[in-house]
Order: sequence, then C-alpha cells, then structure tokens
Amino acid sequence: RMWRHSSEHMKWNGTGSTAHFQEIVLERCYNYAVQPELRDRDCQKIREAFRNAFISKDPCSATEEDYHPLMKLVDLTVPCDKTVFWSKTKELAHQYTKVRQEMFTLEDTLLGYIADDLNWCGDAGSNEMNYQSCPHWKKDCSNNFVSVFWDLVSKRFAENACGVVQVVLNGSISNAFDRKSTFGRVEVHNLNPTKVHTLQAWVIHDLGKFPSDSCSGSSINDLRWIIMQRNIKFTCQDNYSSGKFLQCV
Ligand code: 2NF
Repeated sequence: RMWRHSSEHMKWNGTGSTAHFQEIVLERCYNYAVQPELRDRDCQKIREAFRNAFISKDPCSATEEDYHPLMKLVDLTVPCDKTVFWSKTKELAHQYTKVRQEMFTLEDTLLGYIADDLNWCGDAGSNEMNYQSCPHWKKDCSNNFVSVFWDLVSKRFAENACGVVQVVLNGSISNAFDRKSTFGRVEVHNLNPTKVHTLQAWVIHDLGKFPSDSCSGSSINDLRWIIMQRNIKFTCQDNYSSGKFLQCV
C-alpha cells in the first residue's frame, strides 16, 4: 500500500515540489526588503493564500482564478520608468537590477521574489504537496499551477508598467525575441499604451559564443512591428557586451 501510494505520486514528468516550500515562502516573505513600502505585508496570510491556490486540486487544471486571493494580498507595482523585462537573460537582468537598485525585474517584486526558482503542486483528494513529481509544462500539461502563476504575474507586472520600460534580450541566440516566450506571448501584449511611452530593448551579444541576433535582425523587427502596432515607441541598442551593459547603463 505504501508502495502504491508513492508510485501514484511519481505520475508526472516534471520535478516535484521544492522541499520545505511552505517555510521558504514564509522566510522569503519576511526577508524581502527591496520595496520597503511593502513592510505591512501579512506573510502568514500570503503563505496560506499561496498554498490554498493549488492544494487539493488537480495539478493540471490551474486557472487564474485560483490565484486571485493571493494576488489581492500582493502588489506588483513598481515606479514609472523602472520596469525591466527579460527573456533568456535572467542572470544578467538580475545583476543589472542589483547594480541599479532602483530598477525592478518581476523577481524584485515581493511575489516574484517569493516564487522564483520554486516548484509546487498538490493532488486532487490530498491536502499534501507532491514532492515526488509535478506536471511538466511541455510533457504533461500547460495549465499546471507553476506556468499559470508565472503567466498571471507576468501579465499583471506588464499591465502595471508605465513610462519607459526596458527589456534585456539575448543576442547570442538566433531569436533574441521569441514570440512563444513569456515576454513575447504575455508581457508585450499586456503593456498599456496609455501608460507605456517607450519599450527600450537591449540586445546583449556575449551571453553565448557568437553574436547571432541584433537590432536589425528579423526577430527584433517582429518585436518592433508588434510594439509600434500597439502605439508604443520602440528603441533598440545592440553592440553591448554584458560587462558594458552593467557598467554604462
Ligand atoms: O521563473 C521566473 N522568474 C519567470 C518565469 C516565467 C516568466 C519569470 N517570468 C517573467 C519575467 F518577469 C520575465 O520578464 O517573464 C519574463 C521571462 O520569461 P521568458 O519566457 O520570456 O524567458 P525565458 O528565459 O524563456 O524563460 C524563463 C523561465 O521560465 C520558464 C523557462 O523554462 C525559464 O526557466 N518558462 C517559460 N515558459 C514557461 C511555462 N509556460 C516556463 N515554465 C513553465 N511554464
């Protein structure tokens, strides 16, 4: 019976929930200090709302509504001109906002900070998390709780952006702009043209062996076209190495 129980928990192709998920969520919530104005947050409530979003539910039937109680507790707003999106450049974008402390990636907001690099899922008919396996977003189901979470918080983060917003893109891959990425699929389409004046793209060329894409390449032209169709100004800078980007910008 024990054996059967554990094999049922190995049914998915993705990594299981992060060990000590509840404790990590609580600890990160208490430790978060990037936006000190959020000091009145109720971390116990946040942890509980996060857990209630997915616990005892079919891990392949996540919806945005599951996260609404959590979203009500946590503000994803950053000051105008301070938003930084990224795609295939996570580490560099985080180094950048560490140097420029007034700039924010999603992971510099409370909810992004809490959830970054964590994995979570439960099971219908159980009030435990599944630490053995969780649905893989490609091999099992796209409407898993982790993917739905990142799509939703990325959407809210983009909707809240204003002024001049930045995106850090990887010029060492053939499609620096990828329509299927979260940036291309969610964030670009949820910028509010009445609030966002300009999207400023940085195409960084030394994140792999060879420069493969640039501001004049076809993927960035796709992005330029989508942004201009949405009545937002587009600017692009390339010939930046990551070192020069971190120093000069
Ligand atoms: O984990 C995060 N912190 C995260 C995940 C997804 C999206 C952050 N985001 C937000 C950030 F704010 C960025 O502005 O979206 C932007 C980055 O997403 P991207 O998809 O454009 O960039 P990638 O480098 O391609 O992916 C980022 C990470 O998310 C995973 C992917 O494997 C990588 O680890 N990822 C992408 N799409 C999905 C998905 N549908 C996904 N994981 C699960 N389901």
